[in-house]
Amino acid sequence: MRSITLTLVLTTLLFSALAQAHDYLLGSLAIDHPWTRATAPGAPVGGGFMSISNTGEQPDRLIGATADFAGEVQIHESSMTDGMMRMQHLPEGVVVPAGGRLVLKPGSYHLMFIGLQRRLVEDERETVTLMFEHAGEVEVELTIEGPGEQGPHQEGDAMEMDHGDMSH
Ligand SMILES: [Cu+2]
Repeated sequence: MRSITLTLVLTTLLFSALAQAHDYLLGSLAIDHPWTRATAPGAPVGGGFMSISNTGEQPDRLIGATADFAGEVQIHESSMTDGMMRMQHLPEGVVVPAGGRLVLKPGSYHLMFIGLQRRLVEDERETVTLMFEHAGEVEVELTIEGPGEQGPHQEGDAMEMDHGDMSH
């Protein structure tokens, strides 16, 4: 009896460890730990982050994404210029190099969720569909982390000028 119980416990632990690993495979692409940050009530935008590895011999390209909680999803790059954090819309997307990795993270490349349809609540999850030029589409779940970490968007940055009307 005792060994059967132990086996069940180990199986349960194994499954929960796999669930926490939270990654997705699409052809030669591996998408690891997609996440976003909790938003304040009424916040118009949010950012999406993840790591995308390409084990293939051909480069691919992240060309877009859709999410039912946002009116539009764009691919952006933040960078520090003259002490100011600025971000740029990349309509052509971003390359995932062959045998390499594309990292979306605060202060760098990110998904920009524009026109949030609902609040992003800590510890819940939201779904995003990523679109790649060659590998096609994959649906991933974003974990929603706390709002604490400093992100690419601060009040008064270029976002407000680029997207003055967030009501759509
Ligand atoms: Cu952005």
